[in-house]
Amino acid sequence: MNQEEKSRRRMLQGSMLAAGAAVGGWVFPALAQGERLVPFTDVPDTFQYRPVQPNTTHWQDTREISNFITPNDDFYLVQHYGQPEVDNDSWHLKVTGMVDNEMELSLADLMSDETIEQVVGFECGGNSQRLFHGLIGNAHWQGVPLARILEQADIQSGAKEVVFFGADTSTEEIRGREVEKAFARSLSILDAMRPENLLAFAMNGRPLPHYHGKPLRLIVPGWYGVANVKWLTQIHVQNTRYMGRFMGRDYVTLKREEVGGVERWVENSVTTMNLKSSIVRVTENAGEYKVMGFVLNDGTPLQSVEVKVDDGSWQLAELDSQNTRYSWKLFTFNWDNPSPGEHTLVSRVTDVNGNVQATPEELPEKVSYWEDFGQFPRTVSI
Ligand SMILES: Nc1nc2c(c(=O)[nH]1)N[C@H]1C(S)=C(S)[C@@H](COP(=O)(O)O)O[C@H]1N2
Ligand SMILES: [Mo]
Repeated sequence: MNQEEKSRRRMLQGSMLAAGAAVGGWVFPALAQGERLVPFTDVPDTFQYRPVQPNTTHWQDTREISNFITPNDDFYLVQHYGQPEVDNDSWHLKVTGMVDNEMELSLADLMSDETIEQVVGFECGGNSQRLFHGLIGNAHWQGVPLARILEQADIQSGAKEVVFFGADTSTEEIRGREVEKAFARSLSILDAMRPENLLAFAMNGRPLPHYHGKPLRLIVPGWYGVANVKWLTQIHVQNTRYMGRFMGRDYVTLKREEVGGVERWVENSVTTMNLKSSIVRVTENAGEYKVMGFVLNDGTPLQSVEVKVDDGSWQLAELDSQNTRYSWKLFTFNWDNPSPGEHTLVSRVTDVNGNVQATPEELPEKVSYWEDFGQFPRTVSI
């Protein structure tokens, strides 16, 4: 093992301890002593979460979310072209296109420089009530700032976009022709240069797991999961818009909007996360009822989260002290003396700019299922 390898191992071990201490261990008991899950009556008996398996989608059973950090094996999985095998030792990241210094970096090159760490939570742009929002997770990421790599490459004037290519490819039929395409997403230069963007090689203190995009993935805090390209192999700077499937055709929301006073159907690529909250868990302990949920958004600080029981008034929930700007934001609400029987619970979040999570009926008419962020009523039986 050379010096670089050694210092890298030390660093990983160090951050593993730090992250482990912060979250209090890796395996979480689903319930505290004496605590019981109050059953939701809106979850069908047939509902199952899908465990981690090769080349499959995995979603969490959100009723089990009892801790701030999602363990690596619980964190949801989505990959459209399967999970490619990547050899960390021969792997390289290419930086190409409209830059003065094209680069080819090994993992050791990337890890030898100063790293940053951040808790970032995100969900798939296709997450919804159907899966009780299980395509979600919140983890501690470690890596190098994307902006530093782009500065080293030195972007030329006239460049417009940075494209991120994964190692995973598939055959796509486009206009009757079969072509081999890699998973890719792009960011404008302005979005790419945000100081919080991360090229992550560690997740919760462990080397980035295979399924989550080893050895390196992009993390764009505040954006839907689709932006966080896994198995990253190439960063390309260009002066045109990247129009691949996951920018131009898929993960495209179609909704009714006013465009300068004219009503139109408008498409947008799925980018920053909409302001959203949902209740995921209700517990009872010695007659005390606790309602728990999460908030995701683009990182705008929150004003409040409120919970409404049946036709009652909105009541303030308490935000978890561990919440950070780009983490998911957990909240709890102490539900005093619920009466026996069926109840409807719903949450809504408000940010400091006064944006309030609306009901689905209040939101603009939408055709595609992407970006589902209206209020989500849940029903429980006491
Ligand atoms: N290379 C690659 N990166 C990818 C994808 C993919 O199919 N290939 N899927 C994206 C989508 S749609 C989501 S929601 C997130 C999921 O990240 P996770 O599986 O680590 O939770 O990865 C994104 N990054
Ligand atoms: Mo996704």
